[in-house]
Amino acid sequence: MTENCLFCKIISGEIPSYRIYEDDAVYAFLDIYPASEGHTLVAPKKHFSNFTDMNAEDVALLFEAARKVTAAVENAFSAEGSNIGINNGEVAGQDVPHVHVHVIPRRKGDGGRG
Ligand code: DGP
Repeated sequence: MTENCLFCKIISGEIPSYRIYEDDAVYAFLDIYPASEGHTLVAPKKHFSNFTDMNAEDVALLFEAARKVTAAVENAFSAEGSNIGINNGEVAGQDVPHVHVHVIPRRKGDGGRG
């Protein structure tokens, strides 16, 4: 746990969140400002500020969890697809410096990008 990291505090339970999925390496929870219903953030439990700081093993654990979360969220929130991505670095729109994958469920005609 890294001091003063918002997502480390969410992962440890110090700050409440709506948990979607958890395993030894990953914690997934609903985004507080959802881009669509079911918008979920999938974060490694280990603190990495930046995606490019991660090693191959941790990336594999993160993205396998993101795959499972995407399937579960699409099913639970009646979505037909999802946008899955990472904002890497402040200039790219990363507000929280603890790596997280956005899973944004999509439905036909929802007005989102793409
Ligand atoms: P990014 O801009 O890629 O770093 O995404 C950060 C996301 O985190 C943003 O979509 C809003 C979400 N977020 C910020 N603070 C909180 C919080 O306290 N709880 C939850 N659940 N999500 C948060």
